[in-house]
Amino acid sequence: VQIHTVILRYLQMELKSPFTTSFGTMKTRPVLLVEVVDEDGVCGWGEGVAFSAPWYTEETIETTWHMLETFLIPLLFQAPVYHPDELRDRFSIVRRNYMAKAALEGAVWDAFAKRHGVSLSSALGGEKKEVKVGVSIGIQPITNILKRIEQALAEGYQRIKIKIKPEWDVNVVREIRHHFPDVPLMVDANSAYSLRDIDRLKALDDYELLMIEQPLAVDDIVDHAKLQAKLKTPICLDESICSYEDAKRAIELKSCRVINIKIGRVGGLTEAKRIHDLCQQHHIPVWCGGMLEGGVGRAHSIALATLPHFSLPGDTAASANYWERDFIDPEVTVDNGRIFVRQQIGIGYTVNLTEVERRIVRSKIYKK
Ligand code: OSB
Ligand code: MG
Repeated sequence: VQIHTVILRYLQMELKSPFTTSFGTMKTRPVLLVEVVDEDGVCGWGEGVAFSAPWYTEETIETTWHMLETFLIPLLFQAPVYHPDELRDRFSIVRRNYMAKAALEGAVWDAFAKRHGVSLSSALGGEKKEVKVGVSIGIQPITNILKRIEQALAEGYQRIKIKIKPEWDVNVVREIRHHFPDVPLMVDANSAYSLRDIDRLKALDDYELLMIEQPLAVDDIVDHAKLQAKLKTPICLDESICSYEDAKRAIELKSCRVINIKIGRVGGLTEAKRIHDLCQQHHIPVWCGGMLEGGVGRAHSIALATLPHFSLPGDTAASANYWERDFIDPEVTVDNGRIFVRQQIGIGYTVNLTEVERRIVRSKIYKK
């Protein structure tokens, strides 16, 4: 089918509470919504997940918009798409810019599923009817962290992840373990350490952590391999894995024992599925990461997480974990640590244009 219209919308969303990582604090979250319309009027929705600053990867919401407008939308208009898997090759003449590619590819996947009258989960080959969910808790005073954990466990979340950085790690984990000796717990450093910190990282081995996420530099799978050889706790890579090839190299070098798959970071659902299949062959457990997405991005992540090898709880928490009001209907809810996968066609949630309009900063329509 030929896609003849793409609409980009830039929204500004307010987080319910600020989110602090080793890099800094976010109070608001810009969202790039992508809507595509095909020749028969079938619509699909995608979401760009870059932030306003390039701390997580090199992309920002503005670079995403630019890449879409100047290169990716024209490439999409160039020829019909018979299957969304084709876009990986078509977009490959643009280097990297994975979040931009994923935003547009995701919208085409949604339209593709709707056209065939199936859920996005089924279109991807997913089988699970529910997915397991954990929650990611930002850096904040320890009393608040303990309160958030208690609340999350009461809501049934299946594992707790906290953000760490040098000087905010062993002490915090020790305190959490003191109050919650058995809770499934992991930590995420967002690349705040180097091999010089090996003693601090080894000290975390005493706390039965499920894994340590991305302790070292984003592009350093060599040092991660050296560290993994010295740690009992599994290393999970996030920022380091931007493609199937990255995953292949990390597995071969033994740089990690777990991989966090994020659709935006790897350039789309097709690539995410390839990484999933590779990890399945190599018995590397995977889980679906989060980017503080709005409802459309979260819906895509939930669909991806229905693939069989997503065995660990993901970071796809309920809408209410992030927003006073998400812009989809219904909002995503978590029931005893599980999200029931909607079986309606496409992403299974409707975009609420009134909620979208309320937050719009700018929008633009592109025609073939
Ligand atoms: O590293 O997984 C991360 C949020 C923003 C950017 C990076 C990360 C995170 C999270 C929270 O840990 C994930 C979520 O709840 O959406
Ligand atoms: Mg992470």
